[in-house]
Amino acid sequence: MAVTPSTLREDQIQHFIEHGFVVVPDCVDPELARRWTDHAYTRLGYAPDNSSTWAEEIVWMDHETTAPVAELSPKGWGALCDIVGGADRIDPVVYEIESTHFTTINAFEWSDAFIVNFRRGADQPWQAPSADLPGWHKDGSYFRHFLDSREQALLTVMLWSDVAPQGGGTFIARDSIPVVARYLADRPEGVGPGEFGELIGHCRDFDELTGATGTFVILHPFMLHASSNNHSGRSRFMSNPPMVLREPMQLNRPDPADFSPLERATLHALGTDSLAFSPTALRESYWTAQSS
Ligand SMILES: O=C(O)CCC(=O)C(=O)O
Repeated sequence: MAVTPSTLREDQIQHFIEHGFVVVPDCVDPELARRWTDHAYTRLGYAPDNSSTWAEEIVWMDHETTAPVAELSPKGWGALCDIVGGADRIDPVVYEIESTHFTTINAFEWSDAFIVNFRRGADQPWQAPSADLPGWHKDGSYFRHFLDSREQALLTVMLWSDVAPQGGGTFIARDSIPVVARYLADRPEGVGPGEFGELIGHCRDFDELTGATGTFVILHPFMLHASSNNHSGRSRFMSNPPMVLREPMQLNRPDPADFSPLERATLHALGTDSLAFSPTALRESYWTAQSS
């Protein structure tokens, strides 16, 4: 049974099901965000108030400090649990991984593994999000992707700094979820991690993720997205901790009350109430289970 939502309102859950994302404000203490982001400058050897020391335009950092999501952000944790159908559906195993900026994945923790967009593309004219820009992708370089995959069950974006328009906020293709869902439904043999970018050619509805420090955006894992240019003169700090499920999504549950909002959103994208999906190839994951 998917648990009764604890944190999100019914209209927020419905928005996730229909549009594939939900924005949850005030999910981290701004003072803690300031401490962690200040320390990130120290870790990088950059001076916060001297942009000439910012050697890289955009940096993917590994974590130094971690904390249980439930303690750091009870609201963020509650919202995550609401979308996946309860904490019991989240995988407690910690995985070691080499192919991303994370060295470990732990769905129960958040960290200071920031992606810092200092001034990406600031020397070029502003370009609004469109299919003509490079870099569109689906997250999850560490597994073979199936329609029901559990390894990157949500794309999440946590804003650790205020992000204004044209300030480096992640670009999203709002209408990409049905495109990716259909692509995966038609390929039960699975799809390699790098094969989604060209699907952006089917998308027309683009946006950028902006908001105040502490804004947490929970997105369907099929949302194509890309880094953007930052013309604001202010560093953009975000993190994108993956959500990992214990089991693959189940898209044909006998009792519809058992569907999670995530499963419902996937079915909505395919225009159906239920789908019997079985992979026809091995579920390959390129990570190592460390502990639980
Ligand atoms: O920099 C961003 O806004 C997005 C980064 C991203 O999509 C990624 O690292 O997968």
